[in-house]
Amino acid sequence: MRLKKYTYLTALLFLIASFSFAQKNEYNIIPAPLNLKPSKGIFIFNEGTSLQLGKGVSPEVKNAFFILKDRLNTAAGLMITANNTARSKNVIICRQNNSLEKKESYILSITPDKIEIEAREPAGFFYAAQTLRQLLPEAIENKDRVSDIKWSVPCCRIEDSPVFSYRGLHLDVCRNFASLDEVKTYIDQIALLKLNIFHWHLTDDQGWRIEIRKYPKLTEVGAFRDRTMKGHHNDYPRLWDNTRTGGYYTQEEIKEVIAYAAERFVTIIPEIEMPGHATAALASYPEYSCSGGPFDVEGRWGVFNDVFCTREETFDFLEDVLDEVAGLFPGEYIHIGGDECPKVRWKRCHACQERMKEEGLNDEHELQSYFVRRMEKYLKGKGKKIIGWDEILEGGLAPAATVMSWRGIAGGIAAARQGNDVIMTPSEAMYFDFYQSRLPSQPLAIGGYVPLEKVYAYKAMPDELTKDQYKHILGIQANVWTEYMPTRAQREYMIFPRVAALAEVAWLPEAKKDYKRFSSDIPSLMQRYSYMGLNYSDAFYSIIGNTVPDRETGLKLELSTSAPGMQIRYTVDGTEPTIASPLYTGGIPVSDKEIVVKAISLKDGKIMSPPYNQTFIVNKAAGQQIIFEDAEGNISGQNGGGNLTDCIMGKFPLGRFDWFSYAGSDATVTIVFNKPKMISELIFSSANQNNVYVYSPRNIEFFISEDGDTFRSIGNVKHEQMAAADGKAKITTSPLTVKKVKMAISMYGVVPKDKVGAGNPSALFVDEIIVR
Ligand code: TNX
Repeated sequence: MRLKKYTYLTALLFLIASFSFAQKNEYNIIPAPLNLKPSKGIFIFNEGTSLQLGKGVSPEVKNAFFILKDRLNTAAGLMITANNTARSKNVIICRQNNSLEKKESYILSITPDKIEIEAREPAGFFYAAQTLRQLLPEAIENKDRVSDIKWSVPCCRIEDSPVFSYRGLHLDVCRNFASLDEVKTYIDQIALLKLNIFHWHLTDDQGWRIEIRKYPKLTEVGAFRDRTMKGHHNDYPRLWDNTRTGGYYTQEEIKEVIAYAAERFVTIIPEIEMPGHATAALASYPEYSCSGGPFDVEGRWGVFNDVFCTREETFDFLEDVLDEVAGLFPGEYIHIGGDECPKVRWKRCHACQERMKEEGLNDEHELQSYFVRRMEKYLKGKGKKIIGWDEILEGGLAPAATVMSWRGIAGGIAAARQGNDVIMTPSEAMYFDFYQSRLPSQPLAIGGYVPLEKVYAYKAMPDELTKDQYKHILGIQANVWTEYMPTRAQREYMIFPRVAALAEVAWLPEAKKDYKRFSSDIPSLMQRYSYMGLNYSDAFYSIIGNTVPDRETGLKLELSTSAPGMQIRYTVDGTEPTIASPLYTGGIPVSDKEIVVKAISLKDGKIMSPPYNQTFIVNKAAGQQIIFEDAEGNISGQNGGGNLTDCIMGKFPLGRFDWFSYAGSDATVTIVFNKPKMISELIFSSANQNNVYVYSPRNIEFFISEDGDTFRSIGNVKHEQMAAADGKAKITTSPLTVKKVKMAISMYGVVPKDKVGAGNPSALFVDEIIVR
């Protein structure tokens, strides 16, 4: 009996032991290390754990561990002390390894006895410590002591090194001011994910945020605005919030932030915008404009005509400003903006026209180029290099300027081909002010659609370049423009967790990227964010709905989530989905009518997503090939036309992802059916929002093709009719069997005199093409 009990107990103990042994080690490291070899067992941190610097390791390496030590102290109550007596157990040993390739490279080996780190420079040791921090339980991020946790890290061997030397995150503190504390937290988050550049956008139309001692009005006047527009730029009528807002950083505060960043191996690139986006500076010193002002610090978002004049006094002023900026920031780069500079004032300014004559400049683009080159030369004399947005390519690129490619990647490609350095930050993947979910419940954003997967999928090395030109791509950056992020919580919501995808694209070579693995690391990071008290988006768990062509039924609806392994339950009868609703197992077949899909995502029986509710206007155009062509035969416009037939009607404000936008010559849109279809109604649905230069076409002519070759007109609809019908053009016919339909779009053209944007070309916004 006794024996039996004993055997039973051993068996049980063995079972428990083997169970815990068999429990797989997890490694949720973002960015994922270049090479990770998992092994069994764990290293446990306790009161006796010490840090030991091996021979030849510089004493400053100790500082690379300050965050890890602080976390262990705060959350775990453990004091890790540096100790020089050689020990072989319960110790973190740092070794100098000069054979490692990059300053960030490190090797980290964890066994139950000890942790060994090799690096060439303090940055490598710092990144090894950040990896250790991520290997510790999530609670290590808590602001106070957490008890009942085993503070262990899983055994493994990591060899790590980044693909890019420039791994940046930008923050616009002009449209909405961020406190010193927020900026520091931001830098903490940059460092956690092994990013190394903070691009600090310090001046813009809506606020000047850096103290310049020689020109005190820049902050006395320029750092505050009396009113701010409410809602979206495209809303009509314009509503205002009349609260005075603003703020700026003193030079002492800036120094504090620079030092704070340096401790975390983050370099700050300050941006002083010129010649455009200058209203706040011009409100302070109107003498540096072409007209002389007066101006108010701007309360609207957008692009404004009053820019720095190219008179000599302006250059003196800007050089004085840059003297102070260059004196403050130790980094090698200063960003001088250069984007979105309208030329209308220069065209009518005597001084600017004189300048063009004197310098032999052919047009105002060359004048902008002159401006940038002059600044480059001046800063070069101070040992600084310039960065500018891709507009600095227009009119001729300054010899050694680094280009930030934001309007797609073409600017970056062109600059690399010219032998200039490039930072890729294309809006379609790297703009965190764009929507991250299509749920209508999302807080207002500027427009666009950049979900987590899209950030992750971004391929930083464009195929168009040769191997030799690749060296000019220094790296990538995501931008956080804050027009639609009035609060700190809102900014956090837009940044986290998309910044994790940025970090991994910046760190890992393309071939090592793996969305499935990455997305399985996200919940752990989110838990860390919770401990840190950061706000983050739940878009990861929310439902994404798409119409997809289906060979048999013509069309099906696909539901998915960014998060892996989720269960989706849905209804199509208008009722609210519950945990008992039908389980989604694959495309939902849909027929030729309207369908309302409501869905939720679940994990372990718990509802994880906000409710999804989308009406699809299912029709014969859905899922068919669509070709949008301008007069020159280019397929253009946003998404190449794909969202014209997604069965989702556009919502206002304009600019959301559900609109197709186009500004160009007259165009045609053709739908090629996969098999002949019987049709009797065609609808072209556009927006007619004249307050933002958006006009329904002047005319739409509808064509059908029965043989797939020749087209025949079946009628047309004029602008006035569309304007009276909410932008919709509709044609009905007796039933016809057709292979193709085509719509010839005559653009509205130049905006009339008495309207907003007079003289500019109109833009076209189309949400949907419907065929019944
Ligand atoms: C364009 S990106 C801008 C910014 C806006 C941003 C909004 C760039 C160089 N200029 O001024 O904030 O779009 O997405």
